[in-house]
Amino acid sequence: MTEDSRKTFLGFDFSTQRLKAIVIGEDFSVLHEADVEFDVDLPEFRTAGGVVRGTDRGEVIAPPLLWVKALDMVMDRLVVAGVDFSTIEAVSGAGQQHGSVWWSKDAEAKLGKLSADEFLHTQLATAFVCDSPVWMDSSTTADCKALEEAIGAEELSKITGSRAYERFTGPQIRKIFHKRPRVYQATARISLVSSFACSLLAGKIAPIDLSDGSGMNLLDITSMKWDEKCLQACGDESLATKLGTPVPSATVVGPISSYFVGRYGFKPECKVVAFTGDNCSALAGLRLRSGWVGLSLGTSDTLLLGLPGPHAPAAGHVLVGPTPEAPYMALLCFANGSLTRQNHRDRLAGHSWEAFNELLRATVRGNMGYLGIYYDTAEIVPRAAAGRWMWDAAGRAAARAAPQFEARALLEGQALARRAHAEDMGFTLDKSSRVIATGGASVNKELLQIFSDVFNTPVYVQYSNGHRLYSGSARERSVVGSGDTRRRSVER
Ligand code: XUL
Repeated sequence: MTEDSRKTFLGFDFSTQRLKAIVIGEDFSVLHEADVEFDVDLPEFRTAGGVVRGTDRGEVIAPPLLWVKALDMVMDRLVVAGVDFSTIEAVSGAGQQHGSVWWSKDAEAKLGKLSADEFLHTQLATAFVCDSPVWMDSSTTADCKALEEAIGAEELSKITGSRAYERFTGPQIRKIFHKRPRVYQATARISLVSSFACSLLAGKIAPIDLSDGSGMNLLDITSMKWDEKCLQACGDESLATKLGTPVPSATVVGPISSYFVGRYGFKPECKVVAFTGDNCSALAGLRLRSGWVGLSLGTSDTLLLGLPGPHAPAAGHVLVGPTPEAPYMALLCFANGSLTRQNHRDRLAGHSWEAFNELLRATVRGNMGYLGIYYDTAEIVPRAAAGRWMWDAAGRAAARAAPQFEARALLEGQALARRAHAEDMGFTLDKSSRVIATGGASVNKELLQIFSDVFNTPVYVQYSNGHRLYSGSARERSVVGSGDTRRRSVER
């Protein structure tokens, strides 16, 4: 069958550091891929890791026009890759969670009459009232406190699935409502990064989906409606209108905007499906069974579990699930993921993963007792400021250790924290347990081996055609490095 007679589907991932696009066939085979790395491809926005540190303590923002410009750029890369857009039946995608986009009063009219002859970013240059606070922002501690005081911490968790968290959109909105009232008043609509991206494709402000909408401290995850008391604690009576009505994640929002029809040759009836949060879409793609844990290794590391119903966690988050098969999901987000690993790779081994992995191979499981905690950015789970701690086998604080011990201390420390917090959330490991890894760093076998050793569970990696065992557990025969006695089957 030629591509022309096939139905194809286009997906986007508006993540922290890059925008990725992928075209798949009806059989889920990957036909084309393209990406835009914000720091490298759009240096004019002066981002580092896709974000800009703001002037307030803990403030982390991104200019929405960066994402707008990246969309045309990634589309042009798909053109160069030979994509025939007329075969695309539907478009959808994911975005980094919690970040908010503040649309001006004339934005929706602009979205509705975009000319295919000009770039999106020139036409939408005045569509945003301010830069977007993103998930790495930790400047809203006072707002979290105020929200928990207004609702009650436990009640807030019962209603919204989370206690108040700095990066959650409700506290972020509260900060702008109180500190920048003119910005708040000039804003017609507030989108999440996901629904903002969907809006660009749909040519109108797209609704927030229920799954990503659960990361705001505003949604009642049982009734699936905005909670009046939470809205009041974060803004005024206009907030419900600014947010619009949330919809299930698989909702068709409308046909694709005429901009994409005219500029790239989409058929006018191509459907745009609501976008959702990156972790929500990862959970949907992982098809987790009970007892399995999803591990998304990206800028942040996140642990994902499917849940049958809502509950009120003391730490971590419960979200409405993205699919009927996963009605609810648990999420634990560790802010120090790939960027932190990369920083220490650069420090300990130059800029090469190969050299860093050599260091790991020079040490043994358990790291001779050296253990480290490396927070290059404020940590979310547990809540803690940036810092670095290391101990030797006797439990003494160690100011420094040889690079190979530091390398393993960093990764074993990360894996231990992921396991300990998952267990605190009720996750129990048994014979049927497995970890399904996804995200950029899931290509690193040494890292997967460490997760396998620490979780004492096989680790699988998600591919488009299913899960593949990548790394055996300590209690099973390892498929990694079979010549390496350190990785042979060991009963602990
Ligand atoms: C999840 C979270 C991050 C972002 C960026 O709560 O804040 O994982 O979604 O990936």
